[in-house]
Amino acid sequence: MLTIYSDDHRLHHGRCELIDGQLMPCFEMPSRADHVLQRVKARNIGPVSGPTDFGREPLRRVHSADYLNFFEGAWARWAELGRDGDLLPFTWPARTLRRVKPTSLLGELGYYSFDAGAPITAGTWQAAYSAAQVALTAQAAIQAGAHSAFALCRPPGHHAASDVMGGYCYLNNAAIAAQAFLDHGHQRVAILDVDYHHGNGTQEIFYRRSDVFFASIHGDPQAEFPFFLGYADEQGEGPGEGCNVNYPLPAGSDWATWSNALDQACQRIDAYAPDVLVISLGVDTFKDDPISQFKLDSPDYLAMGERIARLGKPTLFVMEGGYAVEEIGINAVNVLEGFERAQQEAQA
Ligand code: Q9C
Ligand code: ZN
Repeated sequence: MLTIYSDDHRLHHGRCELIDGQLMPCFEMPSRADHVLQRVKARNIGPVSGPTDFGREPLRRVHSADYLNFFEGAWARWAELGRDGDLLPFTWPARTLRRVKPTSLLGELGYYSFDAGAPITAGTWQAAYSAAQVALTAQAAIQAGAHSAFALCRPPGHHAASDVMGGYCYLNNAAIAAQAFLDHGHQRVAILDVDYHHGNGTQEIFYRRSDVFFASIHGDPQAEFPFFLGYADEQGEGPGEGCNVNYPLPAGSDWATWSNALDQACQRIDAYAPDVLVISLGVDTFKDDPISQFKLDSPDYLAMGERIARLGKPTLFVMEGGYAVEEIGINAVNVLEGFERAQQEAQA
């Protein structure tokens, strides 16, 4: 399987995040991508290439122009104010406030975010831009005939909505790639989000559309980030009615519980009959993940890849979360190896 990767991810390294009332070093750190790349090479799963630059237009298909312009220019405005620490929001237009867009940098940042989990540093735009190009390049490989590809994106993307950042995410790499499939002649795309957290951004982007089916298996939002989306009764709206399905699971869920949800998600995807499949590949479902509560073990990721392969669709894997840094490479690449093994057996 081809892997697309860019060193530009290193340009994004946030300093700290607020977790359980404590300021902690960011869990979403550059070494995550290093471990995955290392494992891709150690297991020799296929070639690794850099991204092609497809420009801003494919980003615009998913994100609003005002959001992209704000994000791209935010650091320069922060630096102009004489600041050099991370740019972080701290006030949001919650229920009792107005959804106006203030003119000041911190006001605007509140408008364009939903939490303080997406710090903007000097290199964040470039890193996120390149991650989106990584996803688009892997998408193009499948468009050109590859059965599968792995977009080793960092920063991740699935919490980013059309004009809102948060949850370590800025540009929705998986959504951008899914939209690119449609823009290159595909009719129906399914996105399966296996990250521990609900893919609220991806859901929002496609919620009223029937050309993208979105399925997500995740920690129950009653108890888990992002709290305010990801419930089982969210099934899509208008033309998208029936094209969204959520499987919220309780803390402590192991492979038996999780794989049952996966089977159900796969049945729904099968019934939708997509041309292609995009996997939002988070491995923060791992038992030792420091911020998550599921109990998957490393061999389970091989089985996950096998089950996904049985859908029999061209499949783009897009890296999302996973914070047990030492094991993230093993677990992510296990999904890819399980997929390839089942795929080769099906062909033989
Ligand atoms: N106490 C992704 O996995 N904070 N984002 C959680 C837990 C935000 C995760 C705090 C988690 C965001 C891509
Ligand atoms: Zn996650």
